[in-house]
Amino acid sequence: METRPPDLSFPEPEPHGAGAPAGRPAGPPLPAWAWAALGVAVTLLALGVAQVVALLTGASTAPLVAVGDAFVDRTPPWLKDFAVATFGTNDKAVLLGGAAVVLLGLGALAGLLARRRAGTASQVVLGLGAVAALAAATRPDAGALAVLPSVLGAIVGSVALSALASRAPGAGVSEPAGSPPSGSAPSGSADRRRFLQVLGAVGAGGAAAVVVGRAVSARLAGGTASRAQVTLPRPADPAPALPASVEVGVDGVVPFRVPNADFYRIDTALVVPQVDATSWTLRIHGMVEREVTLTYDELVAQPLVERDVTLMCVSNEVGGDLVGNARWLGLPIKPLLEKAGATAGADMVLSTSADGWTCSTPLDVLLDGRDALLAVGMNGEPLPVEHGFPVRMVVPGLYGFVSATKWVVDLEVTRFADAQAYWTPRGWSEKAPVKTQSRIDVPAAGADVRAGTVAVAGVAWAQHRGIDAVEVRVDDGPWQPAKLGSVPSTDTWRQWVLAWDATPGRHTLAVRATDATGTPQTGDQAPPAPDGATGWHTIQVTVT
Ligand SMILES: Nc1nc2c(c(=O)[nH]1)N[C@H]1C(S)=C(S)[C@@H](COP(=O)(O)O)O[C@H]1N2
Ligand SMILES: [Mo]
Repeated sequence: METRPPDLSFPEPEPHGAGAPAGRPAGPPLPAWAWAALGVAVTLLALGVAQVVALLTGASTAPLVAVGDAFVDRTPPWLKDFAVATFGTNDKAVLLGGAAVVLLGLGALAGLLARRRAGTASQVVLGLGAVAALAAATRPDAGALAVLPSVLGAIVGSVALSALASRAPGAGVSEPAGSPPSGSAPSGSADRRRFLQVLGAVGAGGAAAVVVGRAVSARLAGGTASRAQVTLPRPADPAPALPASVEVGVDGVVPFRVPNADFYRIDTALVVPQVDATSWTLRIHGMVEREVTLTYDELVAQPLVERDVTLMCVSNEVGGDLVGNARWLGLPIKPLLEKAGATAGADMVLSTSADGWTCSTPLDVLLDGRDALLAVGMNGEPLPVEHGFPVRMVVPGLYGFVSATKWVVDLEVTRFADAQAYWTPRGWSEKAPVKTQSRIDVPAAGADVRAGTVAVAGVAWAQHRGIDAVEVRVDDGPWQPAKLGSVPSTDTWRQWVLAWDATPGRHTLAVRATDATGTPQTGDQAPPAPDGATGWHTIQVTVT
């Protein structure tokens, strides 16, 4: 017996005339699901064409990326917070995947519409392309050709939709209501099978073009290729060798220096900005005596310093892992700003990335002598592309969103009263020094442990103030001082460990740190927005 997909067809439309228009294929009409499949196939084709065109215009001009980026910029703070909390650093993949599902759904609807109104359906495809083109054209880093992928993709998609719709078996014919399904007619089912094969080929071709196009553009990407050519100079002022005692020696505690591949990544860019070091320049302007511009070669020709600095995201929940410590190599920002000469009244540096993201950093922080860097190296390698190649800012003591601009290309000396950074109108603070925080890494929350001596250990941080004490509380007992790992400066996190005499039962462990100004970490719970979460990291364990 021949198995066929379920026929979900709606009642047939009223005939427009007698019989099939001349030249229209005869045969049994396609069921609704096949029309939806036609829409999906055409959408994949459009996306494939767009992805190939984006090889010329840049990966961020591909329609889903452009729409996704525009969406990210319009995301309310609570939703961004939710996305980071729920999907962590996979939030981008989730967003792109979600956008693809929505678009393919719209494509399926356009296909269903094409069954009756092929002309209108083609216009819907063009309309979707226009929306994507608008999104691409209004990106801060959009070039003149940014609309091309969406426009050409939509044109090919709409032409393909009309062409396929007019060739669909049974298009334009209708059957008398109540007539038995005629798909079993031998010639009709062969026509349909052939048509569905064409749809499959169109859809698969489009999908393949998307996959191959993305892979090729990643390979050709300017930043990735350029990074492979870069060799970093040796630091004029190297970081001190780290004593073994920076590690408390407990398995499961985050390493003092986090390898690049494990380092958390947070930014608004759906595709990583690709910046070629050989064409990179930094412009320092605004309220300055004289503008300064700097090329990459000029930057790395100067004496570079190397420092261990802990970077931290304001979106980190208490106990979260959007924090990491690395060894950065870079050029101090202070002398550059002094060369430019800030004029009276300036109190902020607005830094801008190659993709148009902006960040406000207090001028006095950049000039107070801390190791604020234009970093080119991370843990002994050129900056990874996703961490800001070729140059990013690193400023000890401030959350990343007000200090750590990746792919930085522009520093404008200005005033908080005159300029706003990306996150400011989205409800985040314009200034945000890091709050003292501590985290229990072992035992893991909810773990089962053996009675006896148990190492409770983790990290604490209060960058640029430093950590003076960490204490652990078991249930309602007293706060017990933990042993601290050593640190090279006040700018890094600090490991800690407490030997706990664990007795059988369920226990609650809490941790708090005290910074080097003597201020203990508050137990008041606050969410990440607008300027960083507070509260004590508290976990439950079962001792047997
Ligand atoms: N260009 C650019 N730089 C950026 C951001 C961004 O969205 N775009 N995000 C900032 C935030 S919120 C943080 S926490 C740090 C994270 O740096 P990392 O991804 O290297 O860990 O980068 C900062 N620099
Ligand atoms: Mo962040």
